[in-house]
Amino acid sequence: RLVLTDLDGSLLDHHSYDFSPAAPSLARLKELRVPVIPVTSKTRAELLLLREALGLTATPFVAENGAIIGLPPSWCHARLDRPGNGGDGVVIKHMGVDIAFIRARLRIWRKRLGIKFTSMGELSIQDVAKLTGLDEKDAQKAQQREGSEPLVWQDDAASIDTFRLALEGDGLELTQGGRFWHVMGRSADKGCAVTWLIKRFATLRGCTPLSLGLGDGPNDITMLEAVDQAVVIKGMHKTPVTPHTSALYRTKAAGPSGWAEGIAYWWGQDSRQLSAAKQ
Ligand code: 2M8
Ligand code: MG
Repeated sequence: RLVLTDLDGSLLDHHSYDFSPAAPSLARLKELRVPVIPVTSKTRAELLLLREALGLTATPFVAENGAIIGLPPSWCHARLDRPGNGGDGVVIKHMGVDIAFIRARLRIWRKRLGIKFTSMGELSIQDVAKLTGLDEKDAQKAQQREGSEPLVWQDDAASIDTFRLALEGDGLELTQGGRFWHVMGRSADKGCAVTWLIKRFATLRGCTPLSLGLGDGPNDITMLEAVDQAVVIKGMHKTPVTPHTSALYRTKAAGPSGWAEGIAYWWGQDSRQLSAAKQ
């Protein structure tokens, strides 16, 4: 089995970034050796310490909305991966397009369409800290983008669709997180990354895992459509989060409490039930 999870607003509280209400549930999954894979908008730099704090250093991770995949040694393939390019034996896969290309196209479309937005690379560290509630050290890590750019949209809602069409012509995709809009390569969203990881699991282990995905935002929809069992965590999104899947549970609680509720809904409250969950 596999758990694939969004962080902000899902495993982590939207405001405080705390995960303690989900800690017992996380610990049980670890005991049962079920890999819990973060699938997040955060950068590789932000994930470095966070994965340690969450006890998730031995599992893969997906950063920047799907643009980056990190594989620990146990998930590497002898012939397909160049070992250790991410430090600690972690192999980094770049699934999308380079940040320099994204930023160049954003500047061009802003001028041509006459639209208003500010991209994360244009914000000061202090502004990022103020907008996100992160401290300045973490805000600086959030700015170290490799394959996706968050934007503060400062134009009317109707112009979003024109902007999306313009980006599509460049092979780019636009999605919405908790606070920002995010731009990344079209084959580099959360759903593509999750499908890729499930395939990798099957190649290495010789069987397809039962996959459970959890997320709270529009940027999680592609991931929730790529897993067997989906959980939409109660959030503050005005746009409804509606993945097309029949195996969907919506939590009553928000953030990490909703996370534990979602795991319990599909796989039972205690470890005995968890290990008996259908394979
Ligand atoms: C951004 O991502 C979240 C994801 O929902 C958002 O759009 O609100 C990213 O910049 C990420 O790197 C950062 O850690 C996060 C902080 O809230 O915001
Ligand atoms: Mg989220």
